[in-house]
Amino acid sequence: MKQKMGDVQKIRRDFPILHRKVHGKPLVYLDNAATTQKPRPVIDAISKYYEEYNANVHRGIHALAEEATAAYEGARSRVAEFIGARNSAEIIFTRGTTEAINLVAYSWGEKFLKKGDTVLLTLMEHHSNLVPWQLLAQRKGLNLEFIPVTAEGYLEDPEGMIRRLRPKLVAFTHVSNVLGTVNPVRKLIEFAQTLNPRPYTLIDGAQAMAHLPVNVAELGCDFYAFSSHKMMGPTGVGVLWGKKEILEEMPPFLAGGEMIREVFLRESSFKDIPHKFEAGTPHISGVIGLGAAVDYLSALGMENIRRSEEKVLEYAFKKLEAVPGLTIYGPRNSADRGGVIAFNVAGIHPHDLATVLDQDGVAIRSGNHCAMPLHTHFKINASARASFAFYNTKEEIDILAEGIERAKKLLKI
Ligand code: C6P
Repeated sequence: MKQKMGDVQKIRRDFPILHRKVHGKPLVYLDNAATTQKPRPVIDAISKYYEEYNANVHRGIHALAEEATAAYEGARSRVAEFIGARNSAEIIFTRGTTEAINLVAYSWGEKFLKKGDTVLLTLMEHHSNLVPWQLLAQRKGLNLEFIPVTAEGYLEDPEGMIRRLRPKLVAFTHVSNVLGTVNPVRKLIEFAQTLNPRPYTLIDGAQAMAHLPVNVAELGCDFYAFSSHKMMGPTGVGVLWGKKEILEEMPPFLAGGEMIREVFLRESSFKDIPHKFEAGTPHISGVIGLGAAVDYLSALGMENIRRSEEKVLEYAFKKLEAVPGLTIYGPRNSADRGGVIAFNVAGIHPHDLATVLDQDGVAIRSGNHCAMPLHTHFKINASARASFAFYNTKEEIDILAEGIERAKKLLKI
């Protein structure tokens, strides 16, 4: 399966769901930031596991158990390669980005952060990279500080904030799920590393992984979290990548079967990473599906995906900017943006707009996108959001723009 970008119609044939109709109209799926659709090889890999070698992993010595373990661990190696990790033991499978960030907060944060320490976040964080730190701050008496966001949707003076506040941890999103801003991760980490003591860094990569080439070794962060379902893989699986030497010092997060070495009645010892952090039966089919998703993305090439999405984004910008009364949030320069455009149309509630568009078969998201403080900062309650993947076309953007005009007429704006 070696697809070429540029041949979007051919790529679309890999995604069965893209050929269904919604309310009698062809589906125009523009809610990829919520979850992406799944290509045939991912669906097939999951079915194959259940049809041919369904068994638990790391436990049995029968043939099925060995095949399942090999597929599960094979996926771990391919994910490691995909993100430039030095060692596949640095890949911890979780339920998603949310659980990955909670793992760091509960394990690393409980052990290494002390009363009075500062955790520096940004105003553009998804609740997943905010609420776990709020709970930890309440438990431990930490200071939470926030890098502001400019009117154009960029981080405001992040280096100055890091220099002044001397945080123990800087945790921020690679790509904003509302503004689309691609934050200068490498530059900020390079700067953080000039300080003594240097802050630890955690990157929320939920909105980056299916859209940009990501290499954790080049970025230089300590932790990187992401979700399978936002990168063409199944739901219920995600990854925490962390530097080996840091993960090794961290206590377990969840406890139970398969993460232990020896168990006595009053104490236990634990396995090495990654197994120390994978208690209980994991989401085996999900991990295998994620492995297939990584193969699919690798075959397309992340550089190619980025280039082709930038073109669609630029086209979407032109079409949406031409709609009277429409305000777009976030950077205008598509080179600084992931595949997300959040906007409002004067006089129309985003939920009403999403409802009208749904009648046209167009799926967008409306609401605060789990980024309530960011919406408050921009003095809005909600926004409409169209989010793209490499299988979206310019024709679909035209249908979106026509749908917005139809909504304006229907709602008499
Ligand atoms: N954003 C959206 O529609 P989970 O739910 O754990 O897979 O991912 C959480 C998450 C963390 N960080 C960012 C930047 C995200 O965008 C998300 C998920 C979806 O924007 C669902 S709320």
